[in-house]
Amino acid sequence: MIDVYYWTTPNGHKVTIFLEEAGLEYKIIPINIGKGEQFKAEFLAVSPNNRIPAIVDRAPPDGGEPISVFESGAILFYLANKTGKFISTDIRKRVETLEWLFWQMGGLGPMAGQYNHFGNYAQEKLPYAIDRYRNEVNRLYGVMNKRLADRPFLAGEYSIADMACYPWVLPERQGQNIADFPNLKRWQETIKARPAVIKAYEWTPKINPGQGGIRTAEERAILFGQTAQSVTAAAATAQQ
Ligand SMILES: N[C@@H](CCC(=O)N[C@@H](CS)C(=O)NCC(=O)O)C(=O)O
Repeated sequence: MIDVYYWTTPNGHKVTIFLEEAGLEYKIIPINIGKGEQFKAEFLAVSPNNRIPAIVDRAPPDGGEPISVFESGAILFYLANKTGKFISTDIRKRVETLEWLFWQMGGLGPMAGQYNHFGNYAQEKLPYAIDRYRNEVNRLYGVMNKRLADRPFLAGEYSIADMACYPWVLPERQGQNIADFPNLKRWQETIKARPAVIKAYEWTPKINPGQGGIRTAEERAILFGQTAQSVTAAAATAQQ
């Protein structure tokens, strides 16, 4: 049984996609990031960066104490190693999967995240920031589209690299026209239709039925006003 500290966001979906694809048993522990639950002591003990997702594997492959993992890329890699699924043991194929997994973690995720912030959430609309991140997401879509021109998935076969990227391709929310990227569109449609992916996204209405709305002032303060002090303050509150 794997505990999944989860919220209904792209990084959360990566983990439920893997678990559904691999048929592993798991328990969802919702962390409502709009309410500040990412600052609770029990969660910070597992995820010191106060971000979802994180997991605790109570039956790790070495038979020892439970293993906790934070950072979605590390979680996908851990689970792929645990199960021997969705990453090849062949070194050449394996490295391709890792390249595209890290590409998502260092590029697509952060750039699309910043676009989401400046384009969708920020109350002050800053054209320079919006253009900068929209263009960067556009470039990254182009990179994926080219890569997918002569193979069905990013590393050839369906892998953790696709599971990392798929939840982050949200053209309507990212100022992009998917019709400009036909290979990416085909890839997106193929993954969207997978039964495990459909099941993974079924958590959203169950856990967060009101999702999609504009963030309240309180949520904005929790999510967008964080400094080092936020974690220190959370730790101090937990000790009281
Ligand atoms: N690099 C991290 C990013 C995780 C991340 O940004 N998670 C967001 C939700 S998608 C979060 O927990 N936000 C809470 C906050 O900003 O306080 C990962 O891939 O796990």
